[in-house]
Amino acid sequence: MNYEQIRYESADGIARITLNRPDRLNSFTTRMHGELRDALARVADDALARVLLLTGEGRGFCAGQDLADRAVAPGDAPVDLGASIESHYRPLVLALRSLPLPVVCAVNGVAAGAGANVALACDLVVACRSASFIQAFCKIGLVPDSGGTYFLPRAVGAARAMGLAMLGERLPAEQAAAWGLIWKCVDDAEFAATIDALLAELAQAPTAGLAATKRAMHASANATLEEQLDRERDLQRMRGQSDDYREGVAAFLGKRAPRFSGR
Ligand code: T3D
Repeated sequence: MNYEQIRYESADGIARITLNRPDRLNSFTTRMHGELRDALARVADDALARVLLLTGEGRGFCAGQDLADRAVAPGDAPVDLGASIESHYRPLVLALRSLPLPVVCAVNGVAAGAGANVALACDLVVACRSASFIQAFCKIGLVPDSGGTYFLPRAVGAARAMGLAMLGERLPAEQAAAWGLIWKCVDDAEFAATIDALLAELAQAPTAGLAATKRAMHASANATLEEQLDRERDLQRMRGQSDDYREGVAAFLGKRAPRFSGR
């Protein structure tokens, strides 16, 4: 597929997807969704990919749905936004969550509407200090989608989630990190180097072990302690038979750096 609204690269174990409509703050179009689906399928099929980066080009990360694509005005016939969620946003969030490798979201600027929640669907969210998160849906009469009503209360608690969703205020990256909504906020001057170092580290990590960790963490949201203990036992049983476990233990005992294969 020929990409016009994203960029996709994969090298040295690092796959990178960059949303690329900077003049529209990388807002989602039907075309962009199609390209994202295609690129995420390539990552899933790429046996050499050990980490995925999702970021945006220009001064914004993503301003959610391109509202120019909607072009609805009072009195116009209603549009079926449920169909858009079903065909585009739901599969996008589930694809990011189910990839068997860590997904880093580098939030390089404002993340609004579905843009904010797609970022929250990633595993490690790092934002530059000038970035912000806006649950913009309430400003146009919509509800938070793309997992917003799932991620927000779990990450920041019901009171803050409700405030963010009902007021649509800009949440600065620093506050988002302080509230535990994201992993880290870093100074703009250090942002690129921080992301590069994180990607380099994850590209050498025991990938299948991280994928199992991701599965267990996601499952915990709706599980009992007993179910999680069972899940941890089963995953640990599998990991105990892996190349990377053997390598990790041998490296520790040999007082050397491990060389993980990702398996
Ligand atoms: O429809 C469905 O399929 C259902 C699913 C919906 C999911 C959603 O995401 S709904 C929420 C949609 N998003 C928004 O409501 C956010 C709209 N944007 C904003 O509120 C602001 O742009 C921001 C707060 C994000 C950033 O503000 P600011 O002042 O930094 O930038 P700006 O000047 O507003 O935007 C720069 C340009 O991008 C501007 O175009 P111009 O004037 O330079 O020609 C602006 O119109 C354009 N832009 C920004 N966001 C969108 C957009 N164009 C289309 N759609 C956008 N979402």
